[in-house]
Amino acid sequence: MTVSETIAAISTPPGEGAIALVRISGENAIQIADQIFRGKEPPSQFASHVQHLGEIFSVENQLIDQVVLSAHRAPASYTGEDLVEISCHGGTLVSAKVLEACLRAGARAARPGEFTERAFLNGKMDLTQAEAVIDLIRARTDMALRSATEQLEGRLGDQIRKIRDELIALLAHLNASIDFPEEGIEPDEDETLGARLDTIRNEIAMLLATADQGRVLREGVRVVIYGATNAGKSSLLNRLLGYDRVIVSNSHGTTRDTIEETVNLDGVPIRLLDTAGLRGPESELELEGIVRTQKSLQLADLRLHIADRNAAKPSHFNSRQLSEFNEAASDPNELVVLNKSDLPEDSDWKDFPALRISCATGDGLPQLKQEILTRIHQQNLRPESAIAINTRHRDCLRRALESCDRARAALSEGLSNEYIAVDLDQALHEVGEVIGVVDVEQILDSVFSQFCIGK
Ligand SMILES: Nc1nc2c(ncn2[C@@H]2O[C@H](COP(=O)(O)OP(=O)(O)OP(=O)(O)O)[C@@H](O)[C@H]2O)c(=O)[nH]1
Ligand SMILES: [Mg+2]
Repeated sequence: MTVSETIAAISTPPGEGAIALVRISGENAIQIADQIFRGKEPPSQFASHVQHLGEIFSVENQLIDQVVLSAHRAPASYTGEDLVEISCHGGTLVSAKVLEACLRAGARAARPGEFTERAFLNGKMDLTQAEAVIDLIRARTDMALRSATEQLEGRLGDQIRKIRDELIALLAHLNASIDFPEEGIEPDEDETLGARLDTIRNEIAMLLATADQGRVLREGVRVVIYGATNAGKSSLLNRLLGYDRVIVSNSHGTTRDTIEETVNLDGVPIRLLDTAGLRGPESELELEGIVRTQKSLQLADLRLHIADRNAAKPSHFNSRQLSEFNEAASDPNELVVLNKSDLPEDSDWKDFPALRISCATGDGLPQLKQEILTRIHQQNLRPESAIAINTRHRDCLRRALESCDRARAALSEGLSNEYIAVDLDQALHEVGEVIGVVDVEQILDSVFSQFCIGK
C-alpha cells in the first residue's frame, strides 16, 4: 500500500534542547530535502542512512540553521517510505523554521502518530507493534517498559499470528471438505475438530487473562485510601509519594475531593487515591466529596482503611455502613491500618489485629509497602509476564472467544460443518483485528496449498 502525500513534523518535544529532529516521509521526501539543504552534495546523492553536514535554507534563500541530514530510502526506513531526518539546533524557533521550510517545499504537516501509521500501512509493523510505540513512550516503570519493548518486537503479534494460522488451517480443512467432497477430503472427525477448537480457544483465553496485567502496566493498580476524617489519609499519601502533595491539617474534613497520584512501588505502578474522610457530612460540599469516596472505592483494586489509633474507634468501623464497602473483614482487597503509632493507643483498639504505622515518624511504612505488594501479588495484579494485552485487544479477543464457543456449541449440537465454518470465520476476522489484518483470502491460499485442488 502506498500513501502519496509527503508529510513532515518536528519529532522531538517542544522546548529548548541540544538538538531537535525534523522528519519528512513520503515519495517526495528526498526531493524536498534537495530543495532546502545545501552541502557538498544534494541529499538525492547521499548513500542511504549516512549523515551529512550542511545548511538549511528557506525558500527565500535565507540561512536557517546548520544541520545534520540523512536520507533513508524506502523500504528500509521506519515508515517504509523515503524518509529524511534533519537534526537541527534545539531552539523552538529554529525547529519551527526548518519545518516551515519543508512545508513550503511541498510537504504536509503530519498528524499525531502519522509516521507510525505509515509504518503500519506499509507493513513495517503490525497494529500491536504500533500501539507498543505509544506504550513505550508512556512507560513509567521498568516492567511497563519491558512489556512495551517486547510488544514492539512483535511478541504479542507472533502469538496472535499463531492463533490465526491455526484457525486458517482448521477453516481450510472444513471448507475443503464442504466445497470439494469429490476430492476425497475427509472432514475431521468431530472429536479431532473439537480438540483443535479447544486448543485455539485456550490460547485465546490465556491471552485474555493478561488483560488485568495490561491495565496495571498501562494505568497502574488502583489503591484507595479511605477512613474517618483526621485519620491521616492525606499524610499517608504524602508519605508514600515522598513530598507534600496534599494539604494536611488538624481540622476534620480537610480533604473534600479525591486526589490521585502515581507512585512506583518496587516496579509496580500504583495509582494512589486520597479521599474525603467519612463522617456525617456537615455540608453539601462535604457530602459530594463522600459520594466520590464511595465511587472510588467501587473501582479500587485495593482499599487502605486508615484509622487514628489515638482516637476512639469510629462508629462506622465495624458497623453496617462499613460493610457496604467491605463485605467481609477478611476481604483480601481491604487492608486496615492504624495510624499515629507515635501517640498512645486508645483502649478501643486493644489487641485489634491491624498494621500500625506512623506517618509522623515513618514507623511501619516499609511493612505497609510490603503488605500492599503482597496483596497485589495475591490478586495476580503484579505484572510478571511481559505479554499484556490492552483494552482494544481484549475487546477483539473476547468476541473471538465467543465465536469459538459458538462453533464449539454448533459442533456439540451436531450441526453441519457449514455452521461451524461461519463462526470460525468470524473468529478469524476478530483475531485478525488485533494485529490489523483482516484478509480472509488467505484461507483460499491455504486450501490450495494443502490439498492441491488445482491439480
Ligand atoms: N502524631 C501524629 N499525627 C499525625 C500522624 N499522621 C497524621 N497526623 C496528623 O493528623 C492530622 C490529620 O491528618 P490528615 O492527613 O490531614 O488526615 P486526613 O485523614 O486526610 O483527614 P481529612 O482530609 O480531614 O479526612 C494532621 O494534623 C496530621 O499532622 C501520625 O502518624 N502521628
Ligand atoms: Mg485528607
